[in-house]
Amino acid sequence: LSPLGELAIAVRNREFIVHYQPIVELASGACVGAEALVRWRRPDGSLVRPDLFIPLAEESGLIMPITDQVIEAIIADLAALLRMDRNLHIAINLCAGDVTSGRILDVLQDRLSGARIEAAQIWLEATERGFIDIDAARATLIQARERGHMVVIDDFGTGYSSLQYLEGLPMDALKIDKSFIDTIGRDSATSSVTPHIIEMAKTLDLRIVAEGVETEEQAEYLRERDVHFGQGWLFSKPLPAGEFIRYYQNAK
Ligand code: G
Ligand code: G
Ligand code: MN
Ligand code: NA
Repeated sequence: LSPLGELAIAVRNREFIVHYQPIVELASGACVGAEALVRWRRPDGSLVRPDLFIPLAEESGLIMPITDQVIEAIIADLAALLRMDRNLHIAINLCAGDVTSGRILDVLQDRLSGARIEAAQIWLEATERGFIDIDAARATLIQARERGHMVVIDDFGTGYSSLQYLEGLPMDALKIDKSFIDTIGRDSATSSVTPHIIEMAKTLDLRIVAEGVETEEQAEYLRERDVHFGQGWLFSKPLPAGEFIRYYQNAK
């Protein structure tokens, strides 16, 4: 069986589950949400990381039913918690196809209203990498914000995210790529870029999420510069749903 054939069977058998990586408000240390990270759970129980199947899923179109399964998993795992705490949010990764087609917004509206979850509780992370049709992407992101979602530009600072490119995009937050956070406290060519990335986000009046925070020194640096949110191993690795719920309840 080809890799694509295997992936198609996995979609049919609903083998996709979600782990949740906590997102922390840096000033208070409170957990305010989590990023949903898909995993393929094979019948033998092993977990396949997304970087090994998302590219094939995207080019074949199987990403659409996978994204639907991610949304359904979030609801099955966390609807009760999300109804109990309206300040809790979950961030979902969208690929270029999701963003250009816009179909995902109707899926979300349908599933969220059925589960009595507010659109504001779901943040949408989009990478500028591979927005093929920028006008269609812009239209989807505008509509997403109208419906109450927060729009986050993921992997900020890498690839094509020039200021000119970002200027026309509707967005609420930037997620600074781990490669920039890694340089904090190190003497490297990119470490001088990191403060400018932060300043740029502030100039655009956007919220900032720092990704890949691993040390207290990095967290302190980000706090000093009023970066709002942090995510990374310093706080927690991605967790299975039950463990995330426990983490969240203990962190409160
Ligand atoms: O922790 P981790 O290995 O889960 O994440 C690897 C990559 O996979 C990240 O770049 C992340 O953006 C991507 N990813 C994780 N979950 C999803 C998902 O549900 N949909 C899409 N399109 N990408 C995802
Ligand atoms: O969507 P995105 O590409 O941003 O996905 C985040 C990826 O980064 C996931 O693979 C996640 O497991 C990983 N990650 C999150 N926090 C850390 C961290 O502190 N250190 C490292 N090395 N990886 C992290
Ligand atoms: Mn992401
Ligand atoms: Na990222």
